[in-house]
Amino acid sequence: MIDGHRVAVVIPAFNVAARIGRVVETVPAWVDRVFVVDDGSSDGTARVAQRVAREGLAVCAHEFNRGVGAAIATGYRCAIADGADIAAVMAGDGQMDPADLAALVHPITTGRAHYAKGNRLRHRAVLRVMPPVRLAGNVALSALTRAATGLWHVGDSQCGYTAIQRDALCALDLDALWPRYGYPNDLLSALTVRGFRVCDVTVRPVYDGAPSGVRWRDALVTIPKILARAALASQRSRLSARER
Ligand SMILES: Nc1nc2c(ncn2[C@@H]2O[C@H](COP(=O)(O)OP(=O)(O)OP(=O)(O)O)[C@@H](O)[C@H]2O)c(=O)[nH]1
Ligand SMILES: [Mg+2]
Repeated sequence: MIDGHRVAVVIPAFNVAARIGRVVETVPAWVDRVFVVDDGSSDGTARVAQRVAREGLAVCAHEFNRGVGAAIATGYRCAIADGADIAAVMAGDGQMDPADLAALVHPITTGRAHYAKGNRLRHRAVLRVMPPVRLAGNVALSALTRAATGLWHVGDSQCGYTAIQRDALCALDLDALWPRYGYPNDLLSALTVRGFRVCDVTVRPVYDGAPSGVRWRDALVTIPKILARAALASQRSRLSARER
């Protein structure tokens, strides 16, 4: 619990057997439940996760690989069923600093936002730590995401370190969430058209040799398509608000 709120951490995990143990072990002790979602791994990720002695840990597994967005949606369903007030997401490859989690949930416990997301671009170490190609792609996609959703105060659209408040989570159509890379952009759009408040929290960028599954196609084709759809949805919701 933190400030009277029951917190769940969802960990999407795909072929991260070498990393998942440490990720689970380092989730802060005040987190009530940890849901590891093994997304059809072939390297024993689920088995390794199950061996970690951590109170409140549950490991579930997709029978086959469905994508990071789908893995998070599965974890969100577990968190809702378990009665979480807040569901945070931390990647299974260890790219999120557990020391940032308290700051990330703070805007939610105080009622300032329904959804808080990490922003690594604001961190002083970003130029030193984030690979230049990642940085350039991220800045471009963040600008497009701002324009498509109207969330002008939000950056680092691709950051997967997030926390969401229960009511906002329950209002989402998790079956409709984009199942692969591009889910953070889709989620931002879904929250905005439903009128939920989103805010950024500065988090530490971590690039320590974790393998990445992001492909050029995701950045150049898939995410722009999701953003075009988001722009239409945002336009439609603005028009219907004006008609009311
Ligand atoms: N690559 C990949 N990762 C998945 C999948 N399903 C769940 N994941 C997990 O999702 C998290 C993010 O995946 P990454 O490929 O590292 O993507 P990223 O961290 O957003 O991007 P990078 O900064 O390039 O590492 C990791 O913890 C993966 O284990 C999947 O189908 N493919
Ligand atoms: Mg990664």
